Amino acid sequence: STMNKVSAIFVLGPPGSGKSTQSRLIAEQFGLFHISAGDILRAEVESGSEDSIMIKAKIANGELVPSDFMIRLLLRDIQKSGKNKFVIDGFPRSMDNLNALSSTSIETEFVLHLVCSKEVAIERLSNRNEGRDDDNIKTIVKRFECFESVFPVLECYDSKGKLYKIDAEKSKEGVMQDIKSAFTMHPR
Ligand code: UP5
Repeated sequence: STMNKVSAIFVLGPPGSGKSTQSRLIAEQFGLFHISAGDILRAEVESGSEDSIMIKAKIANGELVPSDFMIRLLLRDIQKSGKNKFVIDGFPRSMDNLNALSSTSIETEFVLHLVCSKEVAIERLSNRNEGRDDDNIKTIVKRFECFESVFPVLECYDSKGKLYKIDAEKSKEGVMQDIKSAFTMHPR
């Protein structure tokens, strides 16, 4: 079936910066459908699909799954939702991800960059007790190394006037307040 016009707001930031937390709130507040790239991968591992071994290994090493694979999973969930306006967190994380995204019909409204120091982020991740395989200090270090691949992506969106930097070290409510301001500033 042909896909209707689909647009998304992307939420990026280091591990533990609050991407999923804020995206859930954004979805509620602005009536968008929330998709978390990380959640999609964890669900895929749970489902025991043939790709689960590859995904598990990538997550354990804090590395990215192939871009075309991630796009396929995202488009699957987008179509399944039947919606056309999304908030997507944790993607695109590299220039290769961005190029793959550009070849889809997903239109980027704008991007929120949750700015958070490593210290604060690590503190949050160490206090999270959700039993995530990648919440151990060895993998956390690797996730931060991998995070650097998003820098050129952020620069690219910035040069197009589509990037909003948000101080993510504030309280959850404080961060949401600043996100609401970004929504007000950006013509939609
Ligand atoms: N918390 C949140 N906000 C807070 C606040 N303002 N004040 C105090 N506490 C706050 O939050 C983390 C914790 O902090 C929670 O306990 C929360 O209550 C608290 P969360 O909202 O979960 O932060 P988030 O930024 O979403 O952190 P997460 O750990 O999920 O980010 P990662 O980027 O590490 O993980 P993700 O799930 O996106 O990806 C996991 C792995 O999947 C990647 O490492 C990679 O291997 C793979 N992946 C790909 O390969 N490709 C992709 O496109 C995406 C993922």
